[in-house]
Amino acid sequence: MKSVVVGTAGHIDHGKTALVKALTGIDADRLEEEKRRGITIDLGFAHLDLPGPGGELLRLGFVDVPGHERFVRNMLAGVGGIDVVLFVVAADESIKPQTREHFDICRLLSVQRGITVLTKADTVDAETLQVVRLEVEDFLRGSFLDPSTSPIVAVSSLRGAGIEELKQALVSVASQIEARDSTAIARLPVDRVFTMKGFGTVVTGTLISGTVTKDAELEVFPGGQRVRVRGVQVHGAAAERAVAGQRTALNLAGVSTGELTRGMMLAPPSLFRSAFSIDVKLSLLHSARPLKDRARVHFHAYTCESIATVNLFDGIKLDPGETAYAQLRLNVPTVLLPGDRFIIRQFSPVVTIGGGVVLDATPQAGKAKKEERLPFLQSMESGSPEQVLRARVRHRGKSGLALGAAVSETGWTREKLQAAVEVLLQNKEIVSAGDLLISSEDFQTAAQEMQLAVKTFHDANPLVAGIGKEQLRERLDLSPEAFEAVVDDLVKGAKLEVRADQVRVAGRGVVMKDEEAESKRIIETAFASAGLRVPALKDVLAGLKVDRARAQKIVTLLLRDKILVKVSEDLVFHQEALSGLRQRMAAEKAKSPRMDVARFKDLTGVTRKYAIPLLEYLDREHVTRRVGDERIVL
Ligand SMILES: Nc1nc2c(ncn2[C@@H]2O[C@H](COP(=O)(O)OP(=O)(O)O)[C@@H](O)[C@H]2O)c(=O)[nH]1
Ligand SMILES: [Mg+2]
Repeated sequence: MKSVVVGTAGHIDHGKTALVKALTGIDADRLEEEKRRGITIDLGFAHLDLPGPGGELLRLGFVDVPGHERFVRNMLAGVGGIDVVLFVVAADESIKPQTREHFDICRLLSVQRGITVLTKADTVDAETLQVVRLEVEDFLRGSFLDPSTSPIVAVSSLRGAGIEELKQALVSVASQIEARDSTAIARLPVDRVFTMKGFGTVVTGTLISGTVTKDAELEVFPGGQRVRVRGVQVHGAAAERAVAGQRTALNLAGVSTGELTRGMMLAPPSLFRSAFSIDVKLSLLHSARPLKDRARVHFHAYTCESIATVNLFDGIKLDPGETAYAQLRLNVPTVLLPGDRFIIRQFSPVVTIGGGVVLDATPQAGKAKKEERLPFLQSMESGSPEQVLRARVRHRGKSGLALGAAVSETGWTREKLQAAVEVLLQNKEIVSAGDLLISSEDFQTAAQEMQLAVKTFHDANPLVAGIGKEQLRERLDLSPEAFEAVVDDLVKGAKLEVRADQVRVAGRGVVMKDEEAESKRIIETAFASAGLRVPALKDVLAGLKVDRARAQKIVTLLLRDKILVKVSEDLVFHQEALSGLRQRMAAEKAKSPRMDVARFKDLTGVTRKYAIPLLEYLDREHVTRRVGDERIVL
């Protein structure tokens, strides 16, 4: 079963609503006011199942739009998700202003296919009908509704003439339509919100991609609320799921109608971020006035609308009929994806002046430099999935692109993303680091920078074994995953070594000059031979040939390598003396676990000045535990 959404378009009073009724039996003018005034104000909906050419069922969902110029914004909210347009021209009036405007909108939104319907055929004679047909054919030539490829059907909705022919044309066009991807990530632009007795909050919309099942959890954008799908309806009947291309109603738990409005988007949770800036390719209609850089316009995409500022990448204005890359800054954040279409309307008076395609809906701040941006946008516009992914990875530089970010930037499923990743990995164009993808080029650059940084550090700090990992990472401005991947790579390549969270050039120890090495030996020996009756550190250092600063560095080195151990602010011991002490304590425990200061002094031969800090050290090391004035040897 294939689901296709059919939208009407055309000037007011040209018979759109009557046509939908003739096809489906449903009056899409559902509002009281619409029925009273006999005009369509907001979107109306209807549906029809028809047998397809191979006997399979075609489900046609209809979106009937208002033709009045005052309600074009409502028309725009409905036309965003349609696959096929019924382009309506009344035989007694021919082409009128909203005929043109709606046609421009369908063209700018890249509606795939359509059927031109000459309505009210019963109100004119055959000759007039022929004249109008020729006029309309002229108007359509060269467009997506070119008469050589798209049918033109004359009907009388009131009398039924031509309706069967139109249904056949619909079946034929609908079966040629490429079905929307039901395996892609679900997105439902909300077009109606209401409360239903006994159900609660209900939203409707045209499901533009993916599948929504009963009990699914969804996120509301841009609000961020989490909702649960309590029930699904498709074409007015309860269903287990709705798939792309279906008119869909969802009964939602976890949200009130007050929190929802037309223009919001429902999608699976935590995948997307709504953005205020989007990079686009923008076309201006021939009928428009030149559009100045920084001009304000009305922006429409699917059901959402916002004021937007147009920032042209190139030049100070866009001329009628021209196309250019631009960044749009929106007042209302939206979730859009590359490939989504939009319309812009003049700020005042409000008329449709252009539209285009979204190329990047997550432009990064500070990346607006034209030289970098333009080639990137060109890849976004016409690249294969691999080219798009490569450009996106390259764009992130040495920080890399996380897989999750790749999904939210492209809207691709994990499978589609993974396929492109495999190709790029095989071609060695990218490197994968945990959850990150980094271009091979940037990875190499980062590796070179890292080697240089470590070497520079060694040169500046000959007495330190290596640079701390975190310090190195910050110096290189790498994300933790990218940093680890680069370090691993250099360690594997025997370029770097990592010891105790320090990174150093492979094979490089601390480089000491002769007198430094001698000083180190002197310090070590002084403490090793002193046992527990250690000399004052400053006295040892005073006797060295090296200056104070360097002597201090040597001590730091000995402390770091745990050859010397600091027991209190001014007492330093050799580690051998301390491990000897631990052994003696263990032996004493066998005699009696109780140890007071006097017994400790007898045992070690040290004065009270040393005994107290040593005992406190043993407490800290959990060799002893203080109980009152005594210690228990543990
Ligand atoms: N004679 C005749 N009248 C029609 C036909 N289709 C629509 N109408 C009338 O034209 C008027 C406007 O039709 P409607 O469907 O509301 O136009 P919309 O504004 O395009 O939706 C109504 O009075 C309809 O009854 C038709 O095929 N023949
Ligand atoms: Mg109508």
